[in-house]
Amino acid sequence: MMKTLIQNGTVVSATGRVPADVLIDGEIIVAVLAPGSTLLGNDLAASVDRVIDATGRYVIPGGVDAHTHMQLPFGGTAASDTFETGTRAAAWGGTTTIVDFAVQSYGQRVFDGLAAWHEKAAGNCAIDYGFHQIIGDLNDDSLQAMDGLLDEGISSFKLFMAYPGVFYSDDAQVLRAMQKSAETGLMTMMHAENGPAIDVLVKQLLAAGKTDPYYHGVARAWQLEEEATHRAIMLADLTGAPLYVVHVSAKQAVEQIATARDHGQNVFGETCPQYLYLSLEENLGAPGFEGAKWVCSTPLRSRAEGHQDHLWQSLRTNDIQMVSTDHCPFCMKGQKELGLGDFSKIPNGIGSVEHRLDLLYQGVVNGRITLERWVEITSTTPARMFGLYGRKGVIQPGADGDIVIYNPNGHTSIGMPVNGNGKTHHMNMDHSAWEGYEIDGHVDTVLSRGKVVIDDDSYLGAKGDGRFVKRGLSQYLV
Ligand code: DUC
Ligand code: ZN
Ligand code: ZN
Ligand code: ZN
Repeated sequence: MMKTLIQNGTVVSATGRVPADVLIDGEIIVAVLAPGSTLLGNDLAASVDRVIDATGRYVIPGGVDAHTHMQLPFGGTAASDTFETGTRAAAWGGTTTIVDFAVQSYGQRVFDGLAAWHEKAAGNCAIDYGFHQIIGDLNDDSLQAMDGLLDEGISSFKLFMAYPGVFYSDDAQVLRAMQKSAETGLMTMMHAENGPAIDVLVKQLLAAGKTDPYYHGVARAWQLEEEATHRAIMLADLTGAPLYVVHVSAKQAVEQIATARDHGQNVFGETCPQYLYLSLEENLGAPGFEGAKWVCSTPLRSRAEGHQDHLWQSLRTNDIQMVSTDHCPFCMKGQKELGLGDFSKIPNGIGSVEHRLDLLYQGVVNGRITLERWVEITSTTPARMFGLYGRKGVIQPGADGDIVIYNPNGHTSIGMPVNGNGKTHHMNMDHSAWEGYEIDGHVDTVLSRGKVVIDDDSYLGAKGDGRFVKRGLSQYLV
């Protein structure tokens, strides 16, 4: 088996940074050593197959993106990244594990939805992947099926308080699912927006001729995120269910989560790069139909109201625990365009799976979070939250050889769209939500289970390198 030594770098973990060498045997990390260590008297560098010099660079556990939607059917179309293109783009950006959402559609049985998702992903992924299960039709049969999820390596399910008629669960369904969550330990993941109220506002705005992308953000008011978040927290408190609120964008929703945590509840919050950097005014309100690029749900929030600053602060203080992308890309042509003249028909989603580590690293450069917190919120916490820690999320003996060598003296111009010189991102999109963003750092090398998949701006991996990973229960629950 191939032995790899990563030498002379600074190993950064959630708890500190230390100069160290990392030895990988085959797919597994076998030692983290003081620089220049010998092993039983042998010069290490001479006894391995490959030495990677990480001088001047950070050696971090590969990113874990716990919220992606490859090939998600939505609004009469489907997310434009396949498991093949999306996981390859993830690797480019230093993410070595994704947890995607298998979908049970309305009228479908849970395990049929899951089987269909395995079929989409199997043999196509560049990096390891797991699944959460969307429960899109909560009935007696679904509740019974949920008893079998953990054996399938799926320790979390997602409900939607939004999108009536599509994935939606009403309060009665939410309550029953949360009882199951409390009983089994499966994490309840919640899309917390008041869907029925949003739909009223959408109809009224459209009837008043307010059809531009901007009004997507107006209809999905922060009050409706705060309210749904609060309702989910109360139902979780009543039932004893662990609750993870996905894609938090409103500062008022953050406060609901922070209060629940202060009260000792097992409530956790996730935000996404778009809510930290982008805004209702500058992006969703861009001229003409441009704003469609930034239509996602929850929506981008007003910068004047201070949501972005508050989210950065909540990441620093652990009111919010981690950052995923909610990667759900759609092209402008033929997809986002479906909503020309009617914002409610714009497929919801932004593509960011390639940029999460870079965008959050810029938060380190800008003094928003520490280097250690960067590793924690992009890798270690996601791994612990969703039952992957030990194999993923950490550089230690026994862990998978998922490692990123990150260059703080490098530079990344991210998110330029397709142009005459080709793409400068690798997601299957005809534009970027991140055009013009400049990062004071660079993903130099990425190893996935000991194999170098990205090096020196080249992709060296292959379709099918990535395997399905079975997850255990969240490691945050006592
Ligand atoms: N939000 C999105 O932006 N896209 C897919 C589903 C969701 O909840
Ligand atoms: Zn959602
Ligand atoms: Zn999502
Ligand atoms: Zn590069």
